[in-house]
Formats: sequence, structure tokens, C-alpha cells
Amino acid sequence: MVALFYILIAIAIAAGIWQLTSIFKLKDVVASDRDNNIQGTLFAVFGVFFYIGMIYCLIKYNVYLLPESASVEGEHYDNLYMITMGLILFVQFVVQFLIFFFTYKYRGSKDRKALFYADSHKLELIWTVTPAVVLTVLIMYGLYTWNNVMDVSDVEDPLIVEVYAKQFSWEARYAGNNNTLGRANVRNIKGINTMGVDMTDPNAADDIPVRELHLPKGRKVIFKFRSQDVIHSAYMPHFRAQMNCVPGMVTQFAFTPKLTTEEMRADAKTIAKVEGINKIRKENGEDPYEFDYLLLCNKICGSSHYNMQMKIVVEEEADFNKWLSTQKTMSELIK
Ligand SMILES: [Cu+2]
Repeated sequence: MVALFYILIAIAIAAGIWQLTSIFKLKDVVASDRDNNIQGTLFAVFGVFFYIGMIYCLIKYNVYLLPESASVEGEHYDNLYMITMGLILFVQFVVQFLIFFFTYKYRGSKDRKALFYADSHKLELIWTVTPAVVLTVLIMYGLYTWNNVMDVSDVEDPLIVEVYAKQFSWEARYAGNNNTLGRANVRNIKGINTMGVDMTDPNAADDIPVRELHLPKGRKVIFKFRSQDVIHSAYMPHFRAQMNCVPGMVTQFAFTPKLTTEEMRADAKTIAKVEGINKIRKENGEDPYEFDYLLLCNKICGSSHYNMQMKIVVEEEADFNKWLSTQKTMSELIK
């Protein structure tokens, strides 16, 4: 088998050398008008197929886009995405057309001579300044959006939630009545204190550990992310949020949920998506699926990475408070 492999390599090298040497014969060969016409037409036909394929994919794969943002801040993210995609597609449509069209129009011909054209300062100025201005505006809007989710210094009455990542599950902790999380360290992990909360810290007693994330609609939530072992990434696609969870440090992110789980289930795009999933599930003889917000891990963090998910329930603030009051505090759990 190995010998055959070597023979094949030797044949490939020999064929390569033979092909390379045939370049020297080309110096006396000039493409005829017939050759140029064939090549030019083929290029134009390819251009048409290129556009058909692109438009087909844009329409067909549109269903894979997420439904409307479930957070207020996510709207800016979506705007940025739509503006960027709009610009890219516009430039792409125009530039590709020009490339295909001019290649066809100015295909080789015996009667045509190339024009010597050194440069145009005016043209160069236009194609340098235009992208610079457009990119500056986009980056400024991006920075505004970034500050919106990162700078929480002037937020009134936010909800503080810790999200704790570990191989291979999520845990969360609410800051309790004082809205201040107790200190935590991986060295304090013992028994049911699975997040390593420092019980000597007075702020820790009223903290509420949970295995399902509930969020109130319309109130800004500040997430504090920690990891027990490796780098994970807390990914909440419906809220357009993602932040790395890094061992030994606390990272953060903030957003304001704007659609409850029930409202998102009634969204036309969500309904269509769920119907599509359930059709496949039915064919496989599986139970139907119901939409829920999810927290996922978006870092390949180990063999069961795919298993890292936690359900997120967004509800009206009164329902949220009712649910939170039924959960046990750290001091109730650790006596
Ligand atoms: Cu992970």
C-alpha cells in the first residue's frame, strides 16, 4: 500500500514537471478571438450563476436567523448587524457585477488596444475617504452599543445575578435582599456549596443559588460570570449576549429583557421555527418541543461541552419576585 502511494506521488511529480515545461511552448501561442469569446462568455455565464446562487441562499437560509431580540440592548446589536450586512451586500452586488461585466465587455480582441492610465487622485480620494467615513460611523455606533452592555455605573436598581460555569453545567446565584453577592472562591467548594460561596461574608447569607435562570421583564440585569475550571462562554443568543467565563476572574455583561417567554412563544418567527423543528421530531418519533430561552456554552470546553445549557425564563416582575421568594437562600441551605 505504501509502495503504491510512493509510485502515485512520483507520477504526480513527473506530471507536474512535464506541465511546467510546457509553459515554454506557450511563448509563441496567441489566443485567437474565438478563444477570447468563449472565455468571456463562460465568465459572464458564471457571473449569472453566481448571482442566482447568492440570492437563492439569502432567501433559503434566512430561516436560520434568530427571531426578534429579546433584550432592549440587543436591538442595537441587530441594527448594527443589519446595517453592516446591508452595506456588505450592496458593495458586493455592485463590485461583483462590475468585475463580471467588464471582464466580458473588454475580453481580448485583435482590434482593441489597452489604454495606458496611470492614476487618478480624485478616484483614489473617493475610495479611501468613503470607506473611512462609513467605518468610523459603524465603529462609533458599535462602541455606543458596547458601552450600553458594559458600563453599568449609572443603572438604577439593577438585578445582580451570578452565572457560574463548570465542566459541564451552569449554576446561578441571585444577590438576595441586599442585592450584593457574597464573595466566592473555588477553594470554598464543599458539599452543597457547589459555587464556593464564602459563608463568612455577611453578604453571602441571603444569596439564592438556583439551577434555572428567571429574569424579570423590563429590569436591567447585571450578570457576573465566573468559571470553576476552564474558559467557558455564556451565550444567550435570543438576548444577543455572550461573555467569556474565565477562571480566577469575574466578567460582566448587562441587558434588559423585553419579551417574556410567553410573548416570545407567540412571535410569528418563533412559531414557524418551532413548527419546523417539531416536524422533524415527529418524523423521528420524538416528543414535540416547546420554545424556551437558553443559556449555552459557546467555548469548546471539553468532551461534554454540548451538554452545557440552562433554561432561562423571562416573566413579569411580580411573577419573578414570587418565584424568587420560593427559592432557598444560602443560609437556609447551609445550616
Ligand atoms: Cu463550557
